[in-house]
Amino acid sequence: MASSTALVYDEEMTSYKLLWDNAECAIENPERISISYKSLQHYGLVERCLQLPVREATEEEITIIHSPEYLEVVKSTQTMDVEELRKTSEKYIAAFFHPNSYRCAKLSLGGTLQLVDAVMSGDVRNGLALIRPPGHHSQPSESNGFCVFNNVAVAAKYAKTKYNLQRILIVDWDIHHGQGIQNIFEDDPSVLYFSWHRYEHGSFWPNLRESDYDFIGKGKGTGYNINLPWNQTGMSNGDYIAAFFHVLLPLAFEFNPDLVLVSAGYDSGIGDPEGCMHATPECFSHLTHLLMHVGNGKLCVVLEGGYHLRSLAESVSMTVKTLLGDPLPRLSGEMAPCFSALESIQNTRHVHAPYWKCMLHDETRLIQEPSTKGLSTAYPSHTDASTVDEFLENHMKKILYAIPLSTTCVLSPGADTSRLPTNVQVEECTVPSEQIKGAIRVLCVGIGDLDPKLSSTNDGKTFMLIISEDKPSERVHSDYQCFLQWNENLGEGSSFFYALFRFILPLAYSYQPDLIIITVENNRSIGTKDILLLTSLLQGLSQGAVLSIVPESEPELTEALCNVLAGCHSTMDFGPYKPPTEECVHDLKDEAVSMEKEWKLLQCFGGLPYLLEESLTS
Ligand code: Q9C
Ligand code: ZN
Repeated sequence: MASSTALVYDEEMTSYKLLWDNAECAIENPERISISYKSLQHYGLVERCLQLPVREATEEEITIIHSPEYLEVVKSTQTMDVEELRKTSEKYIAAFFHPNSYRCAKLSLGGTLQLVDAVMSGDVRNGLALIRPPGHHSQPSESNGFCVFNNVAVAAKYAKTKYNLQRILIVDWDIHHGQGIQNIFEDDPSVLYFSWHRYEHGSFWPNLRESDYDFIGKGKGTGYNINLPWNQTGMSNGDYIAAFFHVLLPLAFEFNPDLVLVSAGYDSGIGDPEGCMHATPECFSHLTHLLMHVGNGKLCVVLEGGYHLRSLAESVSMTVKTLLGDPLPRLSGEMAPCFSALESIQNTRHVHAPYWKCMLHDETRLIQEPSTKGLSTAYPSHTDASTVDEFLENHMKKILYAIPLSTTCVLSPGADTSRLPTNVQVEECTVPSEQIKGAIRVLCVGIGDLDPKLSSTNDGKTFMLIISEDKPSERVHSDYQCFLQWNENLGEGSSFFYALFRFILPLAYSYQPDLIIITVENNRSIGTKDILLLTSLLQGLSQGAVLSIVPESEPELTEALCNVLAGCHSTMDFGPYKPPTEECVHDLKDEAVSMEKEWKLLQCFGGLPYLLEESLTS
């Protein structure tokens, strides 16, 4: 394996542009990809990737999805004059053609297929295609929303046939609904499509009723189309990460795809004139990192939208940096979903509960009258693009600045050091200097029977999470300790993913540790793969500063953990998975509800909107 990450880019895809005045279409310009590529060069990421050449998609490949008649229309635009181009463009919604559009659309799709081949053949683990035109709005016989051919939809069908895949997950984090992809796969249970999108109760483009949460697929595909509509602008890192933990990731693990394709639009990022959302570039590091754990790590990230050039370029760079395995910057901002996001998450979960075993015991209510209904959600006076440039300039310096640390880790007074080896060295961990000066927050995860007295500190500097077979009989209540009863019958699949995504990660992201210590006891109740998955995901926090303490009697676990900690996973296969039992779901919910006031990413169990509604109606 020459390099673990592929990058697809060709300057030729900058050779088409809008030839007449049209404010709506002007934002899809050639600089989008050329500036993003420059940013990748600036961060030294290009040479670390396997650079894959693009190729033209063949007619046979294009017609996997598209009609021969539409192909002829697109082909015919090559020789049109401006007036004819304009006329043809007007047949479609938010579309424009240039004499080079056909050539670039073939390169864009061909480049996507090159990426799929590189990942599926095992040449690389993952990769990103920096391409235009985008694809997710395009229909079998229609251009739409700047899209000519539906790159990701064709890629999914191509991969399914060529590599005989059973299940493909498409994650559409673009801020627009990929209605093209939804239409193509709405009755297909082999393709799970997830899309979040700015919706505002239908008032945002493409203004489709079927973009709402209650469109869940048709026929055999019922339950395999997941829409998470945002009814307000200004969604931030906390909203996006909550959506991943409480909606996408549990379903993705239950689905267990053979390949993950991302319709990666960065118009969901800060500063974008279309999305008007607030997610900062490192949010895409975290979304990427989480998806790297699904589908054996086979992950193809394919560009869709993204119209604020600096924001797009930084977010693309953070995505590639993460695909390469670099430590993640801390996720900034308030780690709490906003009320409107909670409502959207609850409704999407509610309508999918009958179709997914891990949601079966949810018992959440549908929110019929969301708090945002009828409200105008005007974005607080359009943030000026150059203000965002300035913000990003500063922000990137702040989040990427980290110094290497080659000393012993500091443990809190409460921790039982007798259990630690006497020469604890964490020579390779990096901790930002400001955090060294300030208080260090340590998240201790104890796996097995640990003495609850260990967690007696309540100064906020240590959080103790114990995962064991039994709960202790006597228990001191504290916001900084928690016991999770989780007992896996080793060998027949694990439901630990549910506890991880719905409880442990929301808690850990809310707490924001600087250092994570994972202690494994002899009598652990979860499996080796569970511990590896937990460790790998927790590395996304604390900038990778994770210390594991494993008993000598577990050489296999030790070796596997070393691989995970060093970022060289021989395999990303953490399955097979099984759904959690009803009892586990209820226990977890009780635990979450008791802690959600302090640790707000836990809020998505349906308690908060539920209570509010009750108080309003009584
Ligand atoms: N003010 C992609 O991001 N215009 N296409 C909507 C709403 C069309 C976006 C107008 C936006 C198309 C790939
Ligand atoms: Zn978009």
